Amino acid sequence: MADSYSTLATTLENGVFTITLNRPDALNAYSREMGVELGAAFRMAQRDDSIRCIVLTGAGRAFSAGQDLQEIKDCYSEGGQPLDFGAHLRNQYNTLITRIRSLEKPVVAAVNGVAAGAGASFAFACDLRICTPKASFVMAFVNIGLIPDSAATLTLVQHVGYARAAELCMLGEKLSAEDALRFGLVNRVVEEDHFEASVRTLAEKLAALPTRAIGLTKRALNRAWTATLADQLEYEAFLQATAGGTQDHTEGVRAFLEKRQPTFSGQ
Ligand code: LHQ
Repeated sequence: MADSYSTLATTLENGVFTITLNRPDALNAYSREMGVELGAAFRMAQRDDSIRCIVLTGAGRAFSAGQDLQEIKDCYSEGGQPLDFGAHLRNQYNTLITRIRSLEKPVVAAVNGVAAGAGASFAFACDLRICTPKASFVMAFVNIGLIPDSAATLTLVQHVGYARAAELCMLGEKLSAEDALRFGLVNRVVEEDHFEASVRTLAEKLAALPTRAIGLTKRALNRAWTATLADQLEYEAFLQATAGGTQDHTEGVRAFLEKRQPTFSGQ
């Protein structure tokens, strides 16, 4: 696939669409252009049935340093136009985070280095996180007098609980990969030499599973924090009616009965 992006590099292989944040000289900081391109890439990921897993990663030594502070520096100069924070978040970050959370396919953050500010928030919004021992997470917002955004005040609490989230958000200190694993913030830490291969193996495994069931599972999991027991039971029954009608469900049961490995099409 030809790459038409200037801030991203993408590949599609064996059902895995890898989106690499590609501004390594700026630690893959988020620029307006990157936001536009991420929106297009995630839209394509939703539309294209051959894409059955998405990997978000960074080029070079960082995952992402969050907002590119150079890009908005004029807002802070004498006489500069102050940033409209509400609009900035609503029009850019919020749309992307919603897109990742509502994308009915598994999204894996392959955290190859530091993830700071909204860069960390993007990783938290993904379904799974796999990282190298050199990766780290910095809720850098407080260090510049801001609050965590891009849903980190929700996702981080969901992943690690209130006390740990409060400590990370209020102190703005670096969390190592080792501690992130201990906190349950990341699913796996893999040595750098094996990182790429491990990410590929995990993503290809996800891409070969029943994609529609995974998408519906994601919908149900997303509701877990707000639903009552009765609501969730009803919602599961509603979603199962859809999952039960997929080709992959039929294939899964037939394969089981015929004592063979299933071949899931994602349909
Ligand atoms: C950067 C950045 C960066 C530009 C490193 N921008 N150049 C929402 C609402 C509206 C407005 C604001 O933003 C948001 C959402 C947010 O994301 S707010 C949080 C924004 N991000 C930060 O505050 C993180 C700032 N960066 C850092 O704390 C450190 O650079 C980290 C912890 C990411 C990495 O530390 P180191 O590994 O020690 O690297 P470094 O600090 O030496 O940075 C390397 C270069 O990257 C350096 O440039 P230089 O020309 O000196 O080599 C940095 O200036 C540049 N860089 N982050 N966000």
